[in-house]
Amino acid sequence: MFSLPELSYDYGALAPAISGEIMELHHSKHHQTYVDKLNAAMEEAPELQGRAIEDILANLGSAPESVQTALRNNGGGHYNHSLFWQMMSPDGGGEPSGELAEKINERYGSFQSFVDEFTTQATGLFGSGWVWLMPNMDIITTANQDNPIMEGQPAPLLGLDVWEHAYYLDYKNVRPEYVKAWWGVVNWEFVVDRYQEVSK
Ligand code: MN3
Repeated sequence: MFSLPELSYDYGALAPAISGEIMELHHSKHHQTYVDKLNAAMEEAPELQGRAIEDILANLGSAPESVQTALRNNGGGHYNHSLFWQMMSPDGGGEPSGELAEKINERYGSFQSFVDEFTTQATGLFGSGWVWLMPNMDIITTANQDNPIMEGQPAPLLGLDVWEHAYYLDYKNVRPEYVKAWWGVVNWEFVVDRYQEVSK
């Protein structure tokens, strides 16, 4: 059975970029619902019991057809949000260090150009979905709760939730303001660690 991971910071700790009201709703209601529905789907597919969520999502095609959509949406929701909480920190913001910083500069020319490109994709993504920085420095988007690992790609380094539930209470329909504020809470230490893991 999957469970809701605890945050390493208080709900209000990312304010004013993201209010405590949003964080509490997003974590204790939205993410909890993904976990509950994922567990309900798992009950219908006992052969998947004990497998890691990454493994289930990377092999959706081999899951029973009757639960594939539920696993995709709710397993994806659980996996994406579990990462997302760690990709932010009250001590976040600034820029990455080391080899990741070099790779970003190599690809985008500067950190600011990378931020601009990521922001353009985040604000341009129609409907609900996510924007990701991949280990090869590509910036890609996925719809709904999809994650690149569902398409046989590696796990992303950094991701941004651009569903309205992630920002509407604070920013109403103005997604660009949410994205702009979010850069101030990005946990680059965590992202750099992920990069070092995959580039070993
Ligand atoms: Mn969300």
